[in-house]
Amino acid sequence: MGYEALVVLIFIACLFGGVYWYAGYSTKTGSAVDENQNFIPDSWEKNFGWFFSGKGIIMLVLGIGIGYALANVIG
Ligand SMILES: [Ca+2]
Repeated sequence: MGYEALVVLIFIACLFGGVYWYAGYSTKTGSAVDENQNFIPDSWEKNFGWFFSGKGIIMLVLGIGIGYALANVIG
């Protein structure tokens, strides 16, 4: 893993973070339907429920990957 891996991982982390943020934003402002009130648009939950239920693991893995890539780039 080198510099490219670090850039890609940070990009993915920002992208996912943006999607998680937008899910909360769109449901709180009422622009997306969220009948079960878990701050995830119900239309996304149908197909991407795993993406939200796995949020902790996904961000943890990305964090570890970024840490590992960063250590490789610096070291
Ligand atoms: Ca919902």
